[in-house]
Amino acid sequence: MWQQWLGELEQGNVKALARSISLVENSAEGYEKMLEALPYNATARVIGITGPPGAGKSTLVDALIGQFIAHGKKVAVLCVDPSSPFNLGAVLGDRIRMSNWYTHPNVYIRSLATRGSMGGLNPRIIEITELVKAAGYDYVIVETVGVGQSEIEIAGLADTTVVVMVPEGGDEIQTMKAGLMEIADIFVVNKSDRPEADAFVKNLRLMLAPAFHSHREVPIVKTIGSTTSGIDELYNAIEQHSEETGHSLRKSWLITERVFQLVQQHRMNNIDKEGMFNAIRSSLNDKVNFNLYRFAKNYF
Ligand SMILES: Nc1nc2c(ncn2[C@@H]2O[C@H](COP(=O)(O)OP(=O)(O)OP(=O)(O)O)[C@@H](O)[C@H]2O)c(=O)[nH]1
Ligand SMILES: [Mg+2]
Repeated sequence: MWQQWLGELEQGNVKALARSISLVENSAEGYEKMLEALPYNATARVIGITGPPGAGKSTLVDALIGQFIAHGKKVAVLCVDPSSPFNLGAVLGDRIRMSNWYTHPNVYIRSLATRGSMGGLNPRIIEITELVKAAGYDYVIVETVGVGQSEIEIAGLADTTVVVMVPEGGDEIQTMKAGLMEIADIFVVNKSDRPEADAFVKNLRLMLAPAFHSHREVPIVKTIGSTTSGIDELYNAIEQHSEETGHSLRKSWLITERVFQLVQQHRMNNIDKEGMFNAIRSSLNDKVNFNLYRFAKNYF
């Protein structure tokens, strides 16, 4: 079955892509064989869009899709639903707002659940991204809410990471999560229709200054998502980052990071957490001398 889907997927058939994503999400029969058979797409770029809840990420993605297709590109969007780590199905609700493009032939939009990966991305996001690339999309945009683990994961997944923020009072920026600062290839200050936007950008520049010694200067783009103001600049910043990093060492490091995560996942696969819990419970009930390290060593 997957062989046929793969053929169709490579022709850009979205139904085959949708089925293949479900196959991989559910670890259904044949999914590993299919992943092993995927062709390499050297030119597709993964753009991570992250930032606090409600910062305007989806609004910006919607506007960006318009830019990409105006430049003749095919673009796919994967929205990772952040709502709850215990939520086992993607809740479309909010994400449906991007529906402007749902029927455009060069656009593919899919919501993914987090499926219990604590505050993180969908556990199969790396593999799903590879499927989408194989379907011939030039850009794969992954939207995630920047909370906890997910920002580190998105930095490993994306060729270009865009961090979206909104202008807040001076103190807020000081307390902004260091995690978000570190992963940004591009900063977006959205909702810059707010009066405090210029002061916020200035503060952000000052904060970033000490980091300049070893890295490239991180561009800061001011946008108003709802009016698409600044979207040209954002598009250009993404294109420029792609050109700068496309053939660099960074690319190999990124792929190393993805492989590392896959290996980690597979090694952890055999570990039955419930079994572990039961074993710990009975150890504690028996009032034995419980040694944490010795216990853990059984699983090494
Ligand atoms: N004033 C103003 N409102 C905006 C702007 N961009 C987006 N919004 C509004 O902000 C709200 C949140 O926008 P979304 O695009 O859903 O934000 P998000 O970051 O995707 O939200 P989550 O996915 O829930 O984290 C919506 O009501 C938008 O209309 C902007 O530039 N200015
Ligand atoms: Mg959103």
